[in-house]
Amino acid sequence: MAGKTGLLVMAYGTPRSPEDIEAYYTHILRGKKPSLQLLKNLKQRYEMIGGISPLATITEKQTAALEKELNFRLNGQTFKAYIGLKHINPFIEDAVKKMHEDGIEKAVSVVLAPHYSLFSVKSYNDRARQEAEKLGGPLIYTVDSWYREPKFIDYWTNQLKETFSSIPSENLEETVVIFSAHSLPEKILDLGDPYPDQVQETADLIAEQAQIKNYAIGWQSKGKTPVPWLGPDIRDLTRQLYKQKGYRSFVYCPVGFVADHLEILYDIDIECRQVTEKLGADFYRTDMPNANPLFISCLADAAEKNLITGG
Ligand code: FEC
Repeated sequence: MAGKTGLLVMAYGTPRSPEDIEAYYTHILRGKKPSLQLLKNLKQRYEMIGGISPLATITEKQTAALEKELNFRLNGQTFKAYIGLKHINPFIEDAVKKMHEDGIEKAVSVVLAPHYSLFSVKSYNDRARQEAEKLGGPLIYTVDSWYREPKFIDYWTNQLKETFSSIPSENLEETVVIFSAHSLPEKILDLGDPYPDQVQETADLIAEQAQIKNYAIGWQSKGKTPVPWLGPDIRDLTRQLYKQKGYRSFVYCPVGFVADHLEILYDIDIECRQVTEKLGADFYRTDMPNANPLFISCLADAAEKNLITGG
């Protein structure tokens, strides 16, 4: 396979069957088994979204579409895609090893998460680089963040415009958009992690382009540990905006994620909807990027630029 360029697509990963949940959760907890209570709770959440998450299939579709797009765009270079997952097989290391075995000498990698954090993108990229160094190749050009890609902003702008077109005009003044991303331990603030600022910038860029006046940023899906996590949590924020600002329609726009998965289908579609129902407010959520062509084109832009500038 010499001569081909590797395309390493890294993503969070999800259990492919209920039997995989315990090992997956143990990996997320860095090898420590979850308590029976935590495990039961996670299994219940997967059951509530249909047994397993659609994430595995979506990651495959996104990867295939990105490989196709790059092969179409870059005449003279042939890309071969490899999926490397953070918490389940094929792990990031497995994918790098496969590239090495296939004789791939140069690769570009993209993490399917738009914002850089020491806790997320850095750890994906470090794992890929370390494995490649251990094996003596391939050379990997990593993309650190791509949240400012114009097509990423366009994607969410289009989604918001579409969602707003379904809101009765008399309700628009009392409508607010909640932009959200995964919460992380508050200690990232002391470490100078750019993550919260990047999420803020994403929200500002989208709001400006979509001409959204009323918006706020919330954090979701925080871990089940007692350390302080970035807040406000999106459910508390919803109640607060309802009571203090009088908003009556809530549009959830999870810009920190790129697919339909547990954090969207449960944490927003079930939990946030329950909060709005209890308040008597209206619930809306923008569609996720999944394998939308504009989104795939955004990822291809990021990968292409990175190959040109040399990572
Ligand atoms: O199966 C699915 O559909 C859900 C996949 C899934 C995605 C995802 C994205 C992110 N996480 C991030 C950080 C953390 C931190 C902890 C944590 C815990 C979990 C648990 C599950 C889980 N995460 Fe996840 N996350 C997904 C799934 N995540 C399941 C364990 C149960 C729970 O807490 O709900 C806390 C670990 C700890 O306690 O020490 C931190 C970040 C992202 C977005 C960036 C990325 O995709 O890498 C950050 C998808």
